[in-house]
Amino acid sequence: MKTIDLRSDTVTKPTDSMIRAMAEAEVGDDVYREDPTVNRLEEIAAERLGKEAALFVTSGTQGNQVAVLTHCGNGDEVIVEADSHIFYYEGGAMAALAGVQTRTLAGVRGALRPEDVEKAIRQATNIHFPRTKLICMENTHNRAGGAVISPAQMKGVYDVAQKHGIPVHLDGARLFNAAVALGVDVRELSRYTTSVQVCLSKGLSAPVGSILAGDKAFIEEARWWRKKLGGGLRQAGYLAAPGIIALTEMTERLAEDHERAEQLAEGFRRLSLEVEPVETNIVLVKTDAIGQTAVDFLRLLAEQGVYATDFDEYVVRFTTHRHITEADVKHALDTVEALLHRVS
Ligand code: TLP
Repeated sequence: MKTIDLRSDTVTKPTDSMIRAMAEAEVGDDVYREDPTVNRLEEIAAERLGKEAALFVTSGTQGNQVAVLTHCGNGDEVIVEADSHIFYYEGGAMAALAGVQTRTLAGVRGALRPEDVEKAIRQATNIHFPRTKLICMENTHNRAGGAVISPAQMKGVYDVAQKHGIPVHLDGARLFNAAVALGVDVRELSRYTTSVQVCLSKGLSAPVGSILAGDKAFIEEARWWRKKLGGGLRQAGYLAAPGIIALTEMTERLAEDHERAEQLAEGFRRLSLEVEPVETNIVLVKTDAIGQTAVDFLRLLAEQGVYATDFDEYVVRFTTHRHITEADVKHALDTVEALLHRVS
């Protein structure tokens, strides 16, 4: 049976040129900063993101958590969007590792409103209050269905943060998807951040790793935290080599994934399914109108070889990526159509 895996863009496998680059990578001990390939990846990443320095980390989660640990101390407060990955999907790591408490604000399709952020910032004048030490954004926003946060929206939050002297961390796991969808250089988004995490292992197809970028002093301290978390990886150049290709050759093709997502959404709408607006490579479909929970619907789909993810009791997420062709989209839609006839 043909299988079509739309669970996540994390399932992408390295390209042939990535595998060649891994085999040929020049390596050294990165804890001694002697891995030339890691050093090159970090330089390229810093340049692309418009930051002074960058650090290769094992995953998006590690990048986000190292950022929180670097920016905050025990008992500090962090403002996050209520559905953000850093809050929703990282196993409570902010509380467990950095000992911070979170102040969650509901966003508008994932975007924090500057006026809400300003109201939520704790003023140091009241002895009862914790201190607001960090504001986090996410772009694209996963649980908002791959929604793009515009430069203007990011600037609004960043300006408030600047006014109060609070750093801004961006979970940019899919920041290149946002830049491609907006048709802007990624720096138009990363400029409104103090630190930014970008995943190499999602739509960009590298097998492992993320980048954390910021100013030199921040990255020095982040390097210490990464080591403390067991993220000092020695001959990591074998993993950094495909990361270089991810950043230099794989960003523009994300537009194809967005096109496939749009085709998928169009098809779902034709089948009278309720679909959230699609801006990048994520399609959220509601299943309540067809009397199926997400989990039941996914079980039926999986029996036919089509895989997606449950996002809520009645919401299924389909994510397009490099391995999904136009024919796969058609096949997935035919499968859903047949299934709808069965359950109605
Ligand atoms: N997201 C995964 C799952 O964890 C939900 C996915 O399939 O989408 N930030 C954002 C916005 C993410 O979407 C993810 C992964 C991460 C951070 C964490 O990255 P990793 O998986 O590398 O730790």
